Amino acid sequence: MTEALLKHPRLISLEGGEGAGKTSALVAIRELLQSRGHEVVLSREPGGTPLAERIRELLLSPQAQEETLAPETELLLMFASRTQHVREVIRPALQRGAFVVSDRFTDSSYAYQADGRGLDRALVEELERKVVGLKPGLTLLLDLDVREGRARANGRDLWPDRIESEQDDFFERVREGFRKRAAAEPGRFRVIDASRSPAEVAEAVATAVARWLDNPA
Ligand code: Z5A
Repeated sequence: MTEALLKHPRLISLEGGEGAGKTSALVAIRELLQSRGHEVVLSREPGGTPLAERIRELLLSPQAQEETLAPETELLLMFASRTQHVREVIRPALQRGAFVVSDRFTDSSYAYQADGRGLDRALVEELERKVVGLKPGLTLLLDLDVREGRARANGRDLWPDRIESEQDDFFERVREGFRKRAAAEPGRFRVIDASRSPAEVAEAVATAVARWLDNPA
């Protein structure tokens, strides 16, 4: 088991609420990094490996409502998925010199499971240190009004997943949690106003990544 938390300069994460536009942002980051000659691995959480994708299904399937998933179970499944993702995908890619861009990482567990569900932050910190051992060098927070994000996602999803079915006050706590984390770690986070058009958001993200590459914190 690892104990130290290494901030890795080639691990980039995207965070934010639903409908924030992470999909286009990921593509913009990949294009920028590839234009500079880097190998890029795009991934996501929960998920990112075959086993972790199965854990994702357990976590997000509305069927899980047949038996209420305890908040602690939700947290542990997020970390089970992350552990596989880190061991099978992220560490090998970083070791061969690639950039990894992950659609969500451990900041989501702080925001959703600690701030949203009310679980003890110290438990998240311990899992992060002991089983993950890595944090991103750069995290882009796509910040968006909760109702606007939900309206965007509703336009796409016929059936909301288990977590998307939560009430607005849950997502307000999640948003506030992300914003507090960004304020506490300004060297790692860049907050992007995600209320603009997809093209504008993607451009803002690419600009933030380019600046960071030219002048890492
Ligand atoms: N979760 C957790 O609780 N704890 C953890 O540790 C982790 C995750 C890792 C799954 O994540 C859930 O897991 C998530 C957090 C939780 N639950 N929620 N809610 P996910 O990333 O797969 O789910 P998501 O955040 O809900 O994804 P999303 O809604 O797909 O968000 P997005 O990727 O940012 O959005 P998008 O796919 O780019 O766009 C969504 C729609 O909005 C689509 O129709 C677009 O055309 C539209 N869109 C996007 N951008 C715009 C703009 N700028 N204007 C207008 N319309 C737009």
